Amino acid sequence: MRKRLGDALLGMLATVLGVAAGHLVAALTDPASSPVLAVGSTVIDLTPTPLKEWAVAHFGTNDKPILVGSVLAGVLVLAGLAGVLARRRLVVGAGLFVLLVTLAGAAALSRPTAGFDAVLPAVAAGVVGVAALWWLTRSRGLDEPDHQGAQPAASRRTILVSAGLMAAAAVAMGVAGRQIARARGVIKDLVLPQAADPAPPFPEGIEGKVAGVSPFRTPTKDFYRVDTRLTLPVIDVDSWTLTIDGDVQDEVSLSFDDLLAMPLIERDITLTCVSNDIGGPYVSATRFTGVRLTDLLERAGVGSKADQILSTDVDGMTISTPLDLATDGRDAMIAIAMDGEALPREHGYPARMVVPGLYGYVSACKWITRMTLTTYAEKTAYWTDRGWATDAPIKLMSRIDTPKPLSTIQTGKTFIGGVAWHQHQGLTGVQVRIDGEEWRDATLGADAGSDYWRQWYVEWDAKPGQHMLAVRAVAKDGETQTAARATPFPDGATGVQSIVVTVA
Ligand SMILES: Nc1nc2c(c(=O)[nH]1)N[C@H]1C(S)=C(S)[C@@H](COP(=O)(O)O)O[C@H]1N2
Ligand SMILES: [Mo]
Repeated sequence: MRKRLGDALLGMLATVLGVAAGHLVAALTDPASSPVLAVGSTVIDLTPTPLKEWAVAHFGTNDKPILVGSVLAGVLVLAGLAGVLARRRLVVGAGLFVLLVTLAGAAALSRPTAGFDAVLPAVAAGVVGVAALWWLTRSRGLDEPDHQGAQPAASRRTILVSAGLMAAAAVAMGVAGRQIARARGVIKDLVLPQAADPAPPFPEGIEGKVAGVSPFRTPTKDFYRVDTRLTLPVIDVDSWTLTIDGDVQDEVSLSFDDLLAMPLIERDITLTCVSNDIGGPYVSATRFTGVRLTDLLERAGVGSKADQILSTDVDGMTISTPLDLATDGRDAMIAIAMDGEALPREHGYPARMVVPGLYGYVSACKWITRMTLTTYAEKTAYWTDRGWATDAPIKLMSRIDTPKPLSTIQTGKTFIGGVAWHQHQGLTGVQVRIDGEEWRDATLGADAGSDYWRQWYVEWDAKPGQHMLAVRAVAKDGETQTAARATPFPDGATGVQSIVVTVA
């Protein structure tokens, strides 16, 4: 039994060494082709929508570490098995290992924009892993039936030393890979030209008065992030281009400098994810700077057939946007900056689309490289292929930021506060209900335009006991936020948030 455990551990060690070698090669070529990540990404793409929704709902933004961790755990179990098998017959153990890296290589190759070099990390993992397995197994001595008594071929000491060296090499390669990926991911400083069409002065929020309310402008480091990626793309802004093709008079390709040379607009916009459930965190607001989408489309000259813009990112991920909505006069843009700084890598560096009023999955392609004018009949995009709605305006919604659900607060004067949004369509009021009382009007914070959220608060003289607090927004057209519950799938959640707090 102890021997088997030793075999399994050596199998795992060989695997970790192989995976580390693959990771290092990937850092030098394309970080996304690293074996475990490539398998993870394939799992994401193959996961049925309901399961994905469940994962997002239960794990939030931890869903990805949990996924990568599970893939890694699965690989280690198989690696242990390979270690045990290898001692009986080396080819069987090595065969299992080769099968694993073949899967990883196939996963890497199946990524939409993968070239042949995507398979290199898996090959490196295979060669290093099998060599390590062979060395360790041979050192311990083969355990074949005709190999009676199977004495270890090398001393215990030699095995321990080589195992130690391999573990150290694995750590060194892992660290080196990380440093290289980091160094390659550094983004160039952006000297943002003065916007030709600047935003008006930004009004002050209520967060200074009502503690716990979301700041009126979200600090970029706190801006929610939702995408399918396990690693951030490495993009060289000097060779990056944005191509407009499909149903156009002239196909055009613009460099980043071409974009900077065009008139820039600056707008305050609130982004929201369709997966945001009632009271959820996937909504943030900031000032975006970019080139008006219609200015770009004019350069290419849109034909008469197109009804959608199919955006493609640097890795072939696709997002479809209804052409009529994107060009109806709203401030749709290809953004290059948020809150006055270059887009961070997490949010689409060097450029992304932003269309006020539509959920991010049909409007906000990050790391964009191509806009294809086409029809929904001809081409479909990543999420719409998975059953999400093609046309998805952001629904009227409000959220309580303070007090927190199930918290205990002190008796006496306090604030109930939060944010509400109905991008592009606008809202005129927010109402709060305490226990069974009448809905009362909240005080609204400043108005930064209908594409932006509103902060709100009510003063409350809290009496001891348990209380139920609910919030709803009122749209510009007079409609109140519906209490009817709908799940985020397929076109955004509805319902009213209500929370319970204890006053003591
Ligand atoms: N290339 C790419 N763009 C993408 C996504 C993605 O997975 N890949 N996710 C979209 C979704 S679902 C949302 S809600 C927004 C989120 O943008 P943020 O992460 O900057 O907040 O980006 C959109 N753009
Ligand atoms: Mo989203």
